[in-house]
Amino acid sequence: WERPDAIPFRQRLLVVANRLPVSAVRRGEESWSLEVSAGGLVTALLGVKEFEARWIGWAGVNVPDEAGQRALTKALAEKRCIPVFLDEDIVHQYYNGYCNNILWPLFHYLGLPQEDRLATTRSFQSQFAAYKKANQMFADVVNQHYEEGDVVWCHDYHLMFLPKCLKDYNSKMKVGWFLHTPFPSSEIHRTLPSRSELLRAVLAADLVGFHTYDYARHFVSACTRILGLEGTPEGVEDQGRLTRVAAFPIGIDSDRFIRALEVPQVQEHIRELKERFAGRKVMLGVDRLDMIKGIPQKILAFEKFLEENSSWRDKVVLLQIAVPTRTDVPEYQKLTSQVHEIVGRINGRFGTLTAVPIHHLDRSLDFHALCALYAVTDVALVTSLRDGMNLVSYEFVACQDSKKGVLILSEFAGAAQSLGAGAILVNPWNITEVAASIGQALNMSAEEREKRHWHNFGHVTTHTAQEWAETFVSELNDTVVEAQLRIRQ
Ligand code: ADQ
Repeated sequence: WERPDAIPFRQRLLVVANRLPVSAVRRGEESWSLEVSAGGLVTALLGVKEFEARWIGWAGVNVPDEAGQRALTKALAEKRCIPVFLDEDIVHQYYNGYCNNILWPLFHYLGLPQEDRLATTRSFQSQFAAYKKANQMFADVVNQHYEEGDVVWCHDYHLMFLPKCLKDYNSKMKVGWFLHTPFPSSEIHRTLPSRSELLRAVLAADLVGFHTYDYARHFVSACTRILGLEGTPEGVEDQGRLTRVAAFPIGIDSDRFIRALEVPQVQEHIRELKERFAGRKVMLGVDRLDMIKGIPQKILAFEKFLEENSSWRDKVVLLQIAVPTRTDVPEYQKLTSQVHEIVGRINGRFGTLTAVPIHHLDRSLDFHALCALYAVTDVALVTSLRDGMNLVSYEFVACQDSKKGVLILSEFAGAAQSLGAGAILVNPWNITEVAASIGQALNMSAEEREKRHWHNFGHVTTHTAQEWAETFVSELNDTVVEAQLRIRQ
């Protein structure tokens, strides 16, 4: 017999991110179909059993009419999702403009293309105004649904202004903010015209989290150098109020990948792939087709390897799976053509009538197909020019139980700090070095591969997505309690 009051209390967690984890398609005036997209954040939070999570975000569609908004809100409620409705102009200025054209390249140390630079400089103020307005719209929705005791967890560079908007509503709200990208050196952040306002807005949160200790350190030094505040081992202090700043490296739901390898459909895929590439070593790249992922650099390094190692030419194949993103942006269209051009040239140069060295697919793969590919891979190549963490490297490691394949990993990905001892670390800009690492990986002894694999596998299976989410939220709860105690003293 269990008394009703013994039923465990589950704290409500309001997860606020730019996009909801569902895609909505309008079927009629008041009817919508929804498809849940199982990204890393969704699986991370599904695994957190102590909290009752609700999502707040943009549904990715423009819904100008009230009837449509009502119907979508109702449909989303069944998935524990709450929409923020943004009109086309705001999306253009806030999302395409300030978020993707300014913050994204800046945080990844990429300059804007020359022709865009002046245009962006001119439209900067209006885009920043739209950014603040959009963040305020998110805050309005959070505030409508907030209940005392809830934890509010804001995600990513789209919502840097949100902690301030929320605390303006209610200074007692427990607010955490986590950045999924790198936070750049303060020298880079200083170039942003809205540098101070953004930092102050983030500091309104109780807890600020990053993937690595380096990003946290960069953030603290931006606050000390730009705002003149005091950095402490716990975070940043402003007139007696502490904002706790710390590293919370994300992980994956490793069990989900390990279990998938037992699924008959995946085993069938694995058999087909092994047959298809029999007699050749398989190298793999899986990325969103984004400037930051260093895809051209990776392919050029592979070309150099083939150039210098003629005996490997018909014994190795590179499979590059690249999901197109932001396809309406000219820079991304240029990147796609550039990659196609390089792949075509190399296949023309080293291909034969029966085989080509590179298979490049511009598309997303379903979960099972992806797991099968990871499982048959001998060498995974991650050459990000900058990357907050990079979950592909974790997913590859989780699926390598039988192969014990080698991971070549960019030193500029956050994952280099956790998987560095097991991977071969490279500077992706140095294609001679990457080409040499491909040779090292392909020729590595079974003992060494095994040793490196176990190091990485141990990390990936212990530092999971669930552990990441639980640690962040419990740290946020503790931070708020400690702050209250400090005030009482
Ligand atoms: P992303 O830049 O999207 O994430 P990443 O961490 O590698 O980068 O995650 C990509 C996800 O998309 C992986 O789960 C991968 O399986 C999937 N994916 C990629 N290409 C795919 C394809 N062709 N088909 C199917 N699935 C594909 C941002 C930051 C990262 C940070 C994460 C999480 O840029 O640095 O690690 O958030 O915080």
